[in-house]
Amino acid sequence: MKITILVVAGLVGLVAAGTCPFGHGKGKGTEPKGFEYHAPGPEDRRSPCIGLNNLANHGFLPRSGKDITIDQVRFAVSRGFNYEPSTFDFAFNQAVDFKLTTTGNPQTFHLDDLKAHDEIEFDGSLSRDDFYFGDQLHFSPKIWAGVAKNLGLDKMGPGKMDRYVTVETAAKARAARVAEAKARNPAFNASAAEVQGSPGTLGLLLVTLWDDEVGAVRKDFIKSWVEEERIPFIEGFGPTRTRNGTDISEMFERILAVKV
Ligand code: HEM
Ligand SMILES: *[C@@H]1O[C@H](CO)[C@@H](O)[C@H](O)[C@H]1NC(C)=O
Ligand SMILES: CC(=O)N[C@H]1CO[C@H](CO)[C@@H](O)[C@@H]1O
Repeated sequence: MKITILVVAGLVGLVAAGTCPFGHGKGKGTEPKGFEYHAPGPEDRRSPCIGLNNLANHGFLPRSGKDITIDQVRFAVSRGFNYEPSTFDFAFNQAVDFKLTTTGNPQTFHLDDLKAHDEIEFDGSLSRDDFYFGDQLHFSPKIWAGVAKNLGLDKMGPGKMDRYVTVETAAKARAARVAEAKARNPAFNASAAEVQGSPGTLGLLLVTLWDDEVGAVRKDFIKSWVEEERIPFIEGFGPTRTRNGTDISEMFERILAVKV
């Protein structure tokens, strides 16, 4: 059993490598110049990780998804999402330590190398099916439909908060997905990865797309980010505050504190 995660990037408390101004265009409707969204081509590699796929689809990471380096991840998370550059060093190093690479260079990986089951990848993902059912790599419309329904993504009522997902709603949707996976998948791995994994990745989603003023995440942002793997610049995404591992670990705690 491997204690993985992403997540714990926050708990590790890595010191930031420096500041990085959020360099994309101002205002609603603007994709940063040179970092426009393009869907991946047939030769491009993508991962079970929504975050890295978004960054590759905008060219913050190489659009090929090949031979990813730690410096490229640092650049991508700071320029694309406004994280302190070192925030995901821990996650990158985990991919290195677990020897997931097929590039021939132990210090790089291809995005699809991350699909190795029960390494970083785990069962009960938000938008991917379980390894047991044959495809833990690609977006699964069926799996996501269940999560999206519980997030209320298509319920856009007249109230302001009808356009947002709260931590409470998100935590419950995550727990329901794990319960569904446990019930359906005879090989569901009830390891630390499954238990801690999805609160962690859900935390990454929430922190990345978080609206500081409202204290929740816009539904249209989530749809773009998960369903198209497109950063919702056009919808107005553009955090003004640089986030880091502390934001991630605080969100992780908030998710775990929700009674599900
Ligand atoms: C080098 C850095 C990273 C590595 C090695 C990595 C690796 C992974 C892996 C292997 C998964 C699959 C877990 C599963 O089975 O659900 C995953 C999922 C995920 N990652 Fe990453 N990741 C990295 C960076 C990021 C970043 C920068 C973000 C966002 C800011 C992010 C957000 C997510 C989310 C939301 C999921 C959940 C996908 C789902 O449940 O369908 N990750 N990541
Ligand atoms: C994140 O930034 C805050 C505010 O600048 C700081 O107090 C905290 O120590 C930082 N955390 C990490 C893990 O670098
Ligand atoms: C740790 C553990 O139980 N791993 C198992 C997870 O499930 C797959 C099949 O879905 C097994 O091959 C692993 O051994």
